[in-house]
Amino acid sequence: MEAKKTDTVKLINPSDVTICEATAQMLRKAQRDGVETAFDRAANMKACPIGADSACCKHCAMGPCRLNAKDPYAKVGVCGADIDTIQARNFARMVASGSAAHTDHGMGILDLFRGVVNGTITDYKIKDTIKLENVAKSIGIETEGKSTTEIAKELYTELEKTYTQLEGEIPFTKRVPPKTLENWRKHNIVPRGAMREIMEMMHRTHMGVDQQYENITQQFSRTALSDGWGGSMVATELEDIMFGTPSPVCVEVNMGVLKENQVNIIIHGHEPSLFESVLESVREPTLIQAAKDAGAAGINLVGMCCSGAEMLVRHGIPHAGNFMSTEAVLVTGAVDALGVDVQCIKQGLAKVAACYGTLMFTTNSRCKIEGAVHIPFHDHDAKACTDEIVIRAITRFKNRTCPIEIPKIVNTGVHGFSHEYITYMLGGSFRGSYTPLNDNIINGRIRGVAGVVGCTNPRVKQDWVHVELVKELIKNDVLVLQTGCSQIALAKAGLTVPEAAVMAGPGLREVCETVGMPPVLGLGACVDNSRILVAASQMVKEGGLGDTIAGLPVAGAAPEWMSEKAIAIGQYFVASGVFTVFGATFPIVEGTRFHKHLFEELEEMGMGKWGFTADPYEMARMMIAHIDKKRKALGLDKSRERVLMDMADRRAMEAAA
Ligand code: SF4
Ligand code: MSK
Repeated sequence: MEAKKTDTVKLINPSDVTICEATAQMLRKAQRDGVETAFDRAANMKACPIGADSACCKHCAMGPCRLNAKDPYAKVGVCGADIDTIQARNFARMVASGSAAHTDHGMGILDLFRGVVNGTITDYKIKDTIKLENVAKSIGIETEGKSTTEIAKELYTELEKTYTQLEGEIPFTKRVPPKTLENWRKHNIVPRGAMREIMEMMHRTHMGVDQQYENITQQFSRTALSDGWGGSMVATELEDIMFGTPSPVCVEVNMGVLKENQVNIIIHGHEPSLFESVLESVREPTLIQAAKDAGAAGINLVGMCCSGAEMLVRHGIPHAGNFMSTEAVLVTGAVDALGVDVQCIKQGLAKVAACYGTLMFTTNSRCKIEGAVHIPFHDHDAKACTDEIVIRAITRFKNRTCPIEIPKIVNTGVHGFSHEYITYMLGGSFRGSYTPLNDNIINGRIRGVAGVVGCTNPRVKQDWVHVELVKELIKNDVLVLQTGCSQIALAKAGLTVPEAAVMAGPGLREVCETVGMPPVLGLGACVDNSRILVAASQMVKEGGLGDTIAGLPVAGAAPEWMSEKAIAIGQYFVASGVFTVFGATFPIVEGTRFHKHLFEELEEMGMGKWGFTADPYEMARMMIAHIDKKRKALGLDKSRERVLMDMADRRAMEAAA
């Protein structure tokens, strides 16, 4: 093995940077092997303090301009832009980039759907016709007496507007609670088409255009909503239609899912079309035979990051770890091929892969990486790419030279709680609805609902903030919904099994034990945060919890976020009405008018608001305080007091129900 010698100065202590034992074990091995990872680079590269405060601007060649975050109104940029304009523009561009990522992902899935519907793509098909009909009906398409193809064609035509429409409101606004939509109209933040919103956002943040932070906020709210209720939601819904709607499945997570005696293939990225095709390829009898001929016991397909999370919830494919474990997993030496598509793929992966002889393949024309071999993936001939990845992985297995060390850690979890399944799970097949969820919130057994989502980040102890926050929330009877890398952190910590109900407060525990569900429900990838929006709309529609999303006893968090997509997600939750707390860092200087606008004034405008703390216990306290504030406003504070104080009273309420 030819390992790259690290020239970093500060040596990390793996146990200080992660609570993931498998990752720590591999970081120790990487140190022995002289291999560098993002953890080392983060320790040796101090975050730029001016950039961290978002107090700099490089939007034109009169700058770059630096302001002083400690005295933010002391200076302005060369053009005269003040701290509020500069921060708002920087924030807006993060929203635009994050929204563009989800929207382009959704557009790729829409392209695939069009090919399937028109019959030009045959490797994929419509799998879930019930979901197809339900999605069509939800945006006003008449389905009675129409064939699957007819409905699919009409749905395609409608959903295309999500991206290309110049005027009007995107189709999924029909799912938004009327009072919430009314508030969006009042503030002129209803998205027209995602391409238009992103384009206008980039225009307005160009030098010398929009220089009023409230007006910039208006457009980045509209842009973010075009992601959450647009690009992301289209991706989720069409993926369910073509690949199947998730329902609970028991899965294995952590690096122990790698098998020394098998050909190990990891797929990492965000677009499940690649992963679905690799799944077909590894089931190909000729390729299985080829693996056996090479001396392998079989082919072991494993996911990482978000497309891994999608395959986990749809097919129960094992998952090796979240974003901050993607380099560490290669250190095992056991990965024969790493196939990637788009988003959250560190460039550093190529060097680590080279150190251990892992073959790394890029597949999407949007994402090429020096050192990785590019095998183009096309929807109309998907298996040409994915068969090739499998064939090359088998060759690498046959020629393995470096020693293998796989951490012997495997955790199990139950994942795959689509919003449709939550309906069924709580209401049963004949009376499936959100009534039982709302009832349990109203009677106080469930205090509220929290979405805990998002990335891991090497500037934060990996998984620790996610796990401590969620433990604190469920202990206080808050039901937790999860997506993305966060749900993998919780799965590794053993909280996504029904038995974890013992860690919940008495009310939530009772509900979990009655239904047989975990207190932490994994919903899918970061693009599937749209499932949480639909669930929130359903809760409003069901009745008893007010008439807006902003009125619900719910809160959101991204405790270890790192990507611009996370900022876009945070903003669409805030604009939809959800109090959203971020950890790690926040790119705005406290004490500025723009900070006040996001952290206080948006709520006064009928939306949600932002919050920030790096401390998980404080984060839980803030979220619970918000949930309690909403319960009080709904007149539900008394029912919860009874639940907490009087068990006999609770039984009486149950008998009456
Ligand atoms: Fe400086 Fe204004 Fe140019 Fe930004 S736009 S770099 S603040 S001169
Ligand atoms: S992959 S955006 S690190 S959740 Fe979606 Fe994970 Fe965050 Fe990427």
